[in-house]
Amino acid sequence: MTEIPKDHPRYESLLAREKVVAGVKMGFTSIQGLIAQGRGESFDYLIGERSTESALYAERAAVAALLLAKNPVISVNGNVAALAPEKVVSLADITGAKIEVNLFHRTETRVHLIIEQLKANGASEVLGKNPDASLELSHARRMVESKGIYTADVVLVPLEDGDRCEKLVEMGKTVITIDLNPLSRTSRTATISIVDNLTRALDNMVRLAGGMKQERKEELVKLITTYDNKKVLSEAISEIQEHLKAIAAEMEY
Ligand code: PTJ
Repeated sequence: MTEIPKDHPRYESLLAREKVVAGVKMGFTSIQGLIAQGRGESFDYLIGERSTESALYAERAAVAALLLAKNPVISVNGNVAALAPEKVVSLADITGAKIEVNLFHRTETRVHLIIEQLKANGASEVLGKNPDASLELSHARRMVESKGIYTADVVLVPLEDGDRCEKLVEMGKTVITIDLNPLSRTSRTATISIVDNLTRALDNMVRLAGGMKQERKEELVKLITTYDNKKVLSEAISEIQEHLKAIAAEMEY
């Protein structure tokens, strides 16, 4: 991995890029993952590389859903394994969620390497190697485990493609996404769409979960029943507009 000096003004962003490149070189991130990362970076610029108010609100609702779930599952792909394996493990530990590898560009080698990467970061059990159930999809993301994604009531699917998100919602599951693009089909289809960078979102969710675990169950239920995803997405888009307007105004002077 290229050494990025800590005082570089774009340190966080360059480090994330290096992690995805390293994932590709090690064989567990797909080459297409580089394109996905680039798309994410562009949206993060527009958002202002910060967790917006609407993102933090969605993250609270997402944590409430995970804490209340009977069988919560966090789905991991090649980009997530490269960028934040330790954060996935922390969130799974604090919310009691299972972890399952589920890939669009599936190869058994990639599944194996991602499981190893998660275990090296503290995961005790990782599902995904022995899919014994199928979602009604024509691509590899259909391959899931019956004790994991297939029977999950709440699924966190970071950096997802719209197809599986739609299918999981159709199956009656609460689907949480993390996607910097508020216009993506995934963001528009999910139950709870977190428009934030994966690494910031997971840090926020782990921190929030620590406090929310002590909250009364009724408070968590209220958060979910009053949550309106369309409103959250509309606010996310407005926050981008406001951010760009402020920059444009600065440039005029
Ligand atoms: O490992 P695989 O085979 O399962 O493939 C994973 C990728 C990510 C390559 C695959 O799911 C894919 O092609 O995804 P898309 O369709 O490119 O969608 C990825 C979405 O995630 C895009 O809307 C990006 O803007 C967004 N995104 C990219 N990086 C980040 C992100 N969102 C949050 N944080 C990021 N770091």
